[in-house]
Amino acid sequence: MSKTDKDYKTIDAVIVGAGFAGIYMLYKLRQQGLEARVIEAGSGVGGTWYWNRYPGARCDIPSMQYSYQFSEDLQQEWDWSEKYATQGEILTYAEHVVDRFGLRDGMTFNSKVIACHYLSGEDQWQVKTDQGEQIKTRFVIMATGCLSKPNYPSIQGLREASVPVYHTGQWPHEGVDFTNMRVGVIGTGSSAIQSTPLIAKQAKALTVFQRTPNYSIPAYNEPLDPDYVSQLKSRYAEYRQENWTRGFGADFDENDQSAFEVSDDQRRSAYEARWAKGGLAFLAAYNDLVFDMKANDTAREFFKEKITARVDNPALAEKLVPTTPIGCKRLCVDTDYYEIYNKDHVSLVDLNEEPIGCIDGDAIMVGAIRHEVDAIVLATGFDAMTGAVMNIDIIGESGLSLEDKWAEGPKAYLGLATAGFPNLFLVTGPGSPSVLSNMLPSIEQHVEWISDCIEYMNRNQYRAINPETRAEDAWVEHVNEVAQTSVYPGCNSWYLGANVEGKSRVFMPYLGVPPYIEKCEEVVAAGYEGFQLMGTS
Ligand code: FAD
Ligand code: N01
Repeated sequence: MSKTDKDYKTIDAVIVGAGFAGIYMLYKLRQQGLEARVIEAGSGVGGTWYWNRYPGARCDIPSMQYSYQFSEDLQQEWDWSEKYATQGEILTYAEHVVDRFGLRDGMTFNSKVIACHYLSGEDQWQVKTDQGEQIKTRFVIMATGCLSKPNYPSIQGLREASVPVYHTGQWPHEGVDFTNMRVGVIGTGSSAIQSTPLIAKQAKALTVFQRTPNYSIPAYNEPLDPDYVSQLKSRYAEYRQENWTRGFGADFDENDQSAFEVSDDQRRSAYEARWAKGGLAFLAAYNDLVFDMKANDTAREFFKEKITARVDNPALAEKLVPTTPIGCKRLCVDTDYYEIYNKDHVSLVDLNEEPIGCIDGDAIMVGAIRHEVDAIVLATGFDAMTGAVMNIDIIGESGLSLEDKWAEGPKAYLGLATAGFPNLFLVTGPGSPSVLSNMLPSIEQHVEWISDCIEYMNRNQYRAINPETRAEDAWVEHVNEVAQTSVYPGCNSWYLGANVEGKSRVFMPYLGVPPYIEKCEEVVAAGYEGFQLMGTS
């Protein structure tokens, strides 16, 4: 039961964020009879799918996999309409889950957690919100999302622009009508690649400002075949179980051969077959595509051909072909992206030739050229993995601030907790597979690990848990060692924090779902090895 301690309400757990992680965390803690509350900055649930309402937003992992598996009834009842569901359908699903499991009354919306301070003497966290609320809680769970803090580029004059500026990650709920407008889109990552084909349909003129081209493969999205759905649902639990053994925790039809175990013709046929199916599964064509640069080059050459074939103007096509390793920035999945450049009213500005100088009223200035627009779209991504957590003033034991601790890069044991911050958990934190996996299962695995840990602590009367620095350091080193065996650190990606000015460059996600799960299970089996558990004093 909650009680009032002077100005503070005291509860068992505060969960920050009402995306898929926060929703499931609340469900799990309530099952243990704990009083937990979700605090969410937005006015509704859904996280990513609440905020990213730009035209064309949808998932790129098939929806039959990008969905919860914790409830067999839920996964049997719910029907996705398309292979890759739209933002709207995914948001409806999140709302359905919240109502189906009666979770809404445990959530506070329009409230941002601004501070979490640990009171060592009391083994409590003191949580403050921007609404003036103060809560004391034993556990804090950061379900704040890996891609939730929008990255606003520091372009001079942007704040003073005389035309509307929209960020894809904070899109207006009422939508934006670009009819008869001249639109400038800055960025060519997944958000731009999904939105520009639809913006191009409405706008009078579309100018895309590209700093680095990205690889994109067609989605070939389609309505789901009822026979396929019923066949998969007849063995849904088993299918989900199989996916835990796969590198990215998703069914990408992984081939366990090297790209060089086959002849050039066979490899070409395999690439053609993967291309014809579309989607992220391309990268699973061979087991060394993201580990061996020579293997990667074979895929790069293939993509180069495919991109070039989709763009009529050869000089323009050349600008759209990346030179970075394929996969080192997240592969994009598109519907008619490259084809927009064949339209007379769409143009590309290559910022490698000259960067954006400033925004001057209604013009994006590149060198001496004024690109006059009626609206600017920032498809400039996120301060990924650490941005949302670091946005909160977090002070742990002995006055240690998380900002100071992570100044040279994030350090977290298994991406679940960070030394010096007892009873504070991270869902899909840095050092876990997170963004290098199908994120919904990864979220579920983390939520279950955390709720099992809390249940264990209560059963055994432990008051606090804290990672040991030694274990944490060893894990961070291991994450980096594994990353170095791959092509992932090979370009300026958000995986490395390279997209945010002044952010330290450290490869943040862990590559490999199966070894990660194994490690998490081993740690528990050994009595939470690498964690310090503090008993009742
Ligand atoms: P989020 O959904 O990001 O939710 C975090 C919530 O925390 C947000 O609502 C935020 O407002 C809130 N919050 C943050 N800080 C505070 C604070 N201080 N106080 C209060 N509230 C706070 N992953 C895939 O695996 N497959 C996909 O196909 C896929 N598609 C994506 C498409 C887009 C456009 C984007 C941006 C991401 C996509 N992702 C995808 C990644 C996606 O973020 C995750 O799959 C998942 O939705 C994350 O859920 P979450 O609950 O961890 O975080
Ligand atoms: O962001 P991004 P995103 N001047 O960081 C450019 C998921 N997601 O929102 O590459 C000019 O990928 C920047 O250029 P550069 C998915 O995990 C999934 O598109 O840094 N340009 C880049 O081109 C994805 O990876 C889907 O040189 C500037 C772009 O902005 C992640 O979210 C859909 C700039 C940002 O690309 C992020 O995707 C959407 C500047 N100052 C998102 N600053 C699906 O399809 C940045 N850029 C499921």
